[in-house]
Amino acid sequence: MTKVALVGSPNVGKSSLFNQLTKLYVSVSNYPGTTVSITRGKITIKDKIFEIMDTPGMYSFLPVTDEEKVSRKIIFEESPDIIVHVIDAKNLERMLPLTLQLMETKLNVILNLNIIDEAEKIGMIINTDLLEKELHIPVIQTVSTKGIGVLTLKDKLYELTTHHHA
Ligand SMILES: Nc1nc2c(ncn2[C@@H]2O[C@H](COP(=O)(O)OP(=O)(O)OP(=O)(O)O)[C@@H](O)[C@H]2O)c(=O)[nH]1
Ligand SMILES: [Mg+2]
Repeated sequence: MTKVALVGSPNVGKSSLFNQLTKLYVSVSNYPGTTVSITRGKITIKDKIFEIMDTPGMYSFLPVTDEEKVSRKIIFEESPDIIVHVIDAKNLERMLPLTLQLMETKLNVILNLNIIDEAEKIGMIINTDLLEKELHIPVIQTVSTKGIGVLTLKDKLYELTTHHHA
């Protein structure tokens, strides 16, 4: 089973994306030793099973809140096979440093530019291909509330398990 963690700042759409990915198959439990709840769901993509974890929002690797501590623990102690860094596309520049930090952990990282609908409304056009070339990781665009891009995300998750060692 491939473990996938959805990670990112508060309010970027991680839980909406989680709901779109998993639909009904979820379980909610408190993270051991804390009152922070973590939602996990299992999904099948083609012939492979993935466990998706929705993590609480975190701004950086220097945890302040209990929620951030849990997210940090999930990244470093549960060693997920794939990290999906979900960001608000409108704040791409401000959020990219965490992408780089996540890449430094040597885990497989997918950069998920979410809330693309609002970014387009303010005239932003993001060159996903160029970002992929510069970062050397998969980059995708989603509107998680509408389910747009979720199939692409699933394809990328699957590809990582066949091309890498996830
Ligand atoms: N327009 C638009 N709104 C979105 C999109 N994705 C999420 N939202 C909205 O953004 C808000 C936050 O979404 P959540 O899914 O709760 O975000 P989260 O990252 O899980 O937030 P935390 O758990 O607090 O870290 C909600 O009001 C969503 O409806 C999107 O793609 N487009
Ligand atoms: Mg959430």
